[in-house]
Amino acid sequence: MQKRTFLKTGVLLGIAAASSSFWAACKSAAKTTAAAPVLPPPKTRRSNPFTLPPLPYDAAALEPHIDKMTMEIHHGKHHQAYVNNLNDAVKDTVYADYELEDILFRITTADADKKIRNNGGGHWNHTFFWQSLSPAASAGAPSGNLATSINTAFGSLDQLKEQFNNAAKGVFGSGWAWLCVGKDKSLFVTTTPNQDNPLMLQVASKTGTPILGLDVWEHAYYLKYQNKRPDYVAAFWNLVNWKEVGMRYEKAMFG
Ligand code: MN3
Repeated sequence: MQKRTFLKTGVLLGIAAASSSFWAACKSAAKTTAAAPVLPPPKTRRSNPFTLPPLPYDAAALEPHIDKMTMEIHHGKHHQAYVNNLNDAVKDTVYADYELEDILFRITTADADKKIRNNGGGHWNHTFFWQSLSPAASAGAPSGNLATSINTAFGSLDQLKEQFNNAAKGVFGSGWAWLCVGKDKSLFVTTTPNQDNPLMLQVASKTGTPILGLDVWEHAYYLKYQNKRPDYVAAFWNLVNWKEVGMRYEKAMFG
């Protein structure tokens, strides 16, 4: 074999070897796709355990629509339990030092992820919920870009409320109703079971960026409303913190 031919053959063999190992790697990656996180590991990491954020208002501030004892138990017992269980669940897992949203983006429906999914969702959803509410006197109304977008997507605020109420009432058992900004930047209403939410890219049936959420677990309303979930859902609209919802909308739209 002449030297030039040898070199040429060597280069070609090298390319063939490299590309065959490339395809082997693709094939093995494809095989494990179901269980692997959909996104690469995040660059920023969390250094402290998750903690219960204080309520942004007094526990009695949402009366008469949501009573003080419900707020105290819901925040101090239920939300605290999600935080404690989440800290326990992420220990010694790939998610141990991930920020909460980075966990939710990557969590899967696998049994091994269940405790993190339930408690991570529980912590995120409740933190988001407290901030979604404000005392009735300062609740306000949708304005600016958000108001325009509500009219575009639903026809009117009343029609949004009707669709949202029907969704909330239709959740079988425990779950959440959401108003979200979709990938196409339009608003939509959806629901999730248990503590799932629309940020869970590999879990939720419809994903997006939530800007308003309502907890329809019985623990959120049973002391005052018992089995009358529709009354609780109707009362919720007196408490929506539209200023906060508007800021979330701007962030989801324009970053
Ligand atoms: Mn709850």
